[in-house]
Amino acid sequence: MNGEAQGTHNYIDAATVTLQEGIESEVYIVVFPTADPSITGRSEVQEFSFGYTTPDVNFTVMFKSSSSSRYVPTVKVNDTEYKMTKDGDYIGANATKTQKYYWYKATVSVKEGESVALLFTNSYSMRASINLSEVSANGVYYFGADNLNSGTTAVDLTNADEYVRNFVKSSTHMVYNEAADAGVATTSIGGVIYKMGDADEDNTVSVLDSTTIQLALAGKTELSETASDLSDFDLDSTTSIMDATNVQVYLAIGN
Ligand SMILES: [Ca+2]
Ligand SMILES: [Ca+2]
Repeated sequence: MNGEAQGTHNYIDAATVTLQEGIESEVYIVVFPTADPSITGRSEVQEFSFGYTTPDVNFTVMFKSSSSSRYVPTVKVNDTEYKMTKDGDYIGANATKTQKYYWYKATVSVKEGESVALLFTNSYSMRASINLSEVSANGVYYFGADNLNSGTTAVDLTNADEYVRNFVKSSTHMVYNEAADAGVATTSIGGVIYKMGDADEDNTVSVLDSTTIQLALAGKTELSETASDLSDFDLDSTTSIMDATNVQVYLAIGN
């Protein structure tokens, strides 16, 4: 407390107090009577205010997008808009290789304890939003929208496995959510791009991959960690007979 005894007279007319969050503080205001006959009336504390300034929390927002100019994302966090910039190498491309997909990044700031409304937009017509009840300081949060053309819902991929988070197929299939998203989809693991379903890691998806998945499920072959990820053709985070079946369906009918 920076109460100030002024001159030879003992009175306090203002004080500035800084409180730390989480620490209980008691504040005493003391007004001494003055003995100076030149001062008449009463000493008075007219205004006394103190408070705790809520600190800023900085965190990183990542959004998966095509680098085509019309898709380059902007994020609005509560009332502040941030440009997003490409971060790292591309994580996949569409089938015709006309679009490459990257993570875009923005470092943003909110008040501690504040809930966070995120709105991702691009110059196409995507307006994908999501709310977070709180964020942690210096945290990194990953989001995607299933449809970069007109998506309205951002999906939180922060806690997804790397191969699920980095799933890409096309600007309308950026987040896996149904069987139609499978097929020639790719993912990026450790900076290397793979085809989903390529359980034997020969860079093509064939009936041998379905067989490999079945052999692995029967305990007759062991998959590397990457092969195990790629075996999860339907991205439900487990390798099952459905993945072997879905690879066969994909080979039979394409996508
Ligand atoms: Ca293969
Ligand atoms: Ca699966």
